[in-house]
Amino acid sequence: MTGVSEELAARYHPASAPDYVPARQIKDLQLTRLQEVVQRAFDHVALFRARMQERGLTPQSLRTLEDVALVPFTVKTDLRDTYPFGLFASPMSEIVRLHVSSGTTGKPIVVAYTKADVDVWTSVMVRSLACCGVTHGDIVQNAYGYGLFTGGLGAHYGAEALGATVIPISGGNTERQLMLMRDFNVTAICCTPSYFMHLVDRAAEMGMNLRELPLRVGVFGAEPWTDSMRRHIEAESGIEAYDIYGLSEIIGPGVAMECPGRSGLHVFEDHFYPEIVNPDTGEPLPEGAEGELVLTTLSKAAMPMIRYRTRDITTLLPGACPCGRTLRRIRRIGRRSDDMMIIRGINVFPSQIESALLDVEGTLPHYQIVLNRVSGLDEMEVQVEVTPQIFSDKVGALEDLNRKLVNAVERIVGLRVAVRLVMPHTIARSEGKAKRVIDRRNLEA
Ligand code: DLL
Repeated sequence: MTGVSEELAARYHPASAPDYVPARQIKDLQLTRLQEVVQRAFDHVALFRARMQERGLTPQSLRTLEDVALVPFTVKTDLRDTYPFGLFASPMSEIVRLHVSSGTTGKPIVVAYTKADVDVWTSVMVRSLACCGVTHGDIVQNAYGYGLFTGGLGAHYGAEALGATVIPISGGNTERQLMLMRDFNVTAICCTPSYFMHLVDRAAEMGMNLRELPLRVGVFGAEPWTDSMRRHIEAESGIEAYDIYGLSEIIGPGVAMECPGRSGLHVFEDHFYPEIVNPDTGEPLPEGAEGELVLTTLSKAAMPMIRYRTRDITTLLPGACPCGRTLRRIRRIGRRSDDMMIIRGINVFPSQIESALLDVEGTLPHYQIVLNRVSGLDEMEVQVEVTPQIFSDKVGALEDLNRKLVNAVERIVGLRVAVRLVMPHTIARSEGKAKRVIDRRNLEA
């Protein structure tokens, strides 16, 4: 480590040291770990071995990091098809934890951890929290759901290992969340950005001003959220809001984390090897190009994931980060390759709608997209809550706002859609991930 980086590292937890090692050193470590993990999966996971053999590959075929591109992908259906334990590379006697992630269709997926895997997960969560300035002196309200979802326990272990005081409140029970936040002088909160917005609204109704509390930082993830949403959150609550990324298949939260430089999320590359590929063809793409994030776990024992297709769309950002971390960054994840809606031939993503709506004054960051099929044609209606002032203004104000929103959406997505303004609190709130799209097309087809 050199000069500035050492100084920065010293401000945080010692576990953060790998964030600052020279890139070359990380690459050497990655190659060694990649070879080990591929060997492990080859020896213990029948599906992986069969796929390697079909291509005439053995673990020895990987001589350089770039050779990873030879190795077959793993996809979500592989986890479903081998449900529940088919991808485990450790005997159950060494597995200390199972988590389950339920998709919208079919069987859930199961992920497993050895003791060493839990330690890796804890260490990347320590580094994530330290990355946005959380320290042992913080009181952390952990409102991610505890249980089969990885958010609660992942953030809990990290915050506790960092030495912070953790309040393991889990999601829900909003009034109690606010009471404890105030009474315990909470300084940091972990939850989904949409649930934090709900907390902000409820606080206002209860006559509480979050700006007057010691709360100063939010660690928000598990769902996409835009910079417009961030501006809204920060303006309403006076905190700094940071983005944390992760997925159950890889480890849970703590795969990548935003730093105060706020120009992308640092990937904890000593444990996760990122690639960007063309989502249609699977071809590797160069740094700077947008595509699907593919991740390989470099140190997981119980369930190694080799070239896992995340479906999350992002870019590996070139260049150094002003924070001094040498870990490469991915751009914030705005969309998944599978959340694209095709409306009258035009590709539309919920995140585009979110930016369009929130950039117009008078709206609240609570919205839902409803898809219908009318006489064989897809119709999209965007429902958005607006501030109480707009409702109390003269009728013209609502019409005016509606027109502005229709235009804003058209500018961004190139399509005129119906916008329906609704009263505050009309749209269902979630304690975890928000449900942004309601697709009624199949029901009515
Ligand atoms: O959501 C893990 C997590 C918990 C991450 C708490 C951050 C905080 P899953 O339930 O398996 O795991 O969902 C993973 O959620 O593939 C993304 O599509 C989405 N996602 C997670 N974090 C972000 C983020 C957890 N910061 C899936 N921005 C991923 C955008 C995110 N999307």
